[in-house]
Amino acid sequence: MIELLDSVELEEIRDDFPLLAQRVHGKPLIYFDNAATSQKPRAVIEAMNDYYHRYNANVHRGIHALAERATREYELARAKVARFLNAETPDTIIFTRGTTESINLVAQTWGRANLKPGDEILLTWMEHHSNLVPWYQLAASTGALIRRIPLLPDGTLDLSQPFSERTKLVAVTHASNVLGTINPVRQIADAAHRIGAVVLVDGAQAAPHLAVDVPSLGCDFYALSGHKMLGPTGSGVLYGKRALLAAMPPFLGGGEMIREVRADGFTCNELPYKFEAGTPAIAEAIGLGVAVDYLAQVGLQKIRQHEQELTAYTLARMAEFPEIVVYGPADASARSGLVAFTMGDIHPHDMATFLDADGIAIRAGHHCAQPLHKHLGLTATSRASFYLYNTRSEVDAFIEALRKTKNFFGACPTSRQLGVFGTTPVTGAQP
Ligand code: 7TS
Repeated sequence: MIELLDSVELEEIRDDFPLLAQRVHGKPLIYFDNAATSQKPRAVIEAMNDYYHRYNANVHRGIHALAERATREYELARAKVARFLNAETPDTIIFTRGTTESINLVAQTWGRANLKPGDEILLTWMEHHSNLVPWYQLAASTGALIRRIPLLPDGTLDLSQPFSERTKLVAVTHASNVLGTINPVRQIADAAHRIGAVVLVDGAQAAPHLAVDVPSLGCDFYALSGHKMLGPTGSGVLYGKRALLAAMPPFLGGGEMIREVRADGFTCNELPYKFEAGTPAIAEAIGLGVAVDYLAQVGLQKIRQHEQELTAYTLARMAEFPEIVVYGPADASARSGLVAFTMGDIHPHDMATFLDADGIAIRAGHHCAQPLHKHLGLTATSRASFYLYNTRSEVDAFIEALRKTKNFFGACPTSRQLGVFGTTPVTGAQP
């Protein structure tokens, strides 16, 4: 049965987010920049406040009541995240500062230990810089090569070509932050495992919006950012299969990640502490634990359904404009809750500035996916990205603001005549 958020639930959810109730430039705020970062419910803000008001102490070291409570809450947050992802055990959950740090951790530890000259790292054209640059750095230091899975005109991956025998690692986003494409991670993981490659999934744009079950996805590593899923900035997670994490060398060196330090060396602590050097972001981890509780309580199926409805509605309303090109799959069920677009030759920065004047927050630019934009023959797009607290009437206001912007600029189709709605104009560039 499809479950939808009803209007009462939606109102209650909105009431949980104090920031949403404000006016910007005299207009009610419409926050459509959730792919950059989400807003935080009161429960998350209060949990962090409570930590600093009542039990601020370091974790895993003090033998006093505050330290014990801080440690308990920190580890409880880890257990909540493990349950949220259906991970094997809490010790397969490493707290990081976010997706970027999680991916760098794998590149610098598993990558350096396992890749040699001529090995291939398989990426896609739709990766965020966070899932590109760490691999470029690793390739430069190990002699490994970068390859990419080609992109089909509809914004999905072309998985028809067999993976190369030399592929040792596949690093792919679960959901694209520009095209919205939800990638078939299970299929990719199965194909990768058949040739003995390891699979890292960038879950920054998926974990906030889809029910993620890491055993069913079949991936080896899964990276996410707490701040995109109602949690605080500076909170993030790397999930890894236990055997892989156990065999990996540590990332950063310092306190907490060691079992013993001698005059001539050290031995590593057990999982997950081996990868959590120094004092961690304690309040942030606790906040993330409350954020995943919040998401689980509303229900990821309902959130997904709500965002899919908003996306389908937005796509349908955008089709009223012949000048608009939407990038990525035409069908809302194949994409996450975001829509990147261009309107004729109006520059996305002008678009974002005009929408901001109406209190509407979107993002414009390359969204840290420059190779993708180049591949599409673009330098920038505008992007509206939704979350559980957004509404259809906000989409209506957004569409009216698009109309105003168009009327001001008198937008006309671009010289490339890309006015085909729902089609990704993959031009020229080859993988
Ligand atoms: N991967 C993807 C797919 C992302 O969308 C982002 C952030 C990251 C990784 C990096 O996450 P971080 O929390 O470590 O910074 N994406 C965006 C965006 O689309 N707009 O602002 C940030």
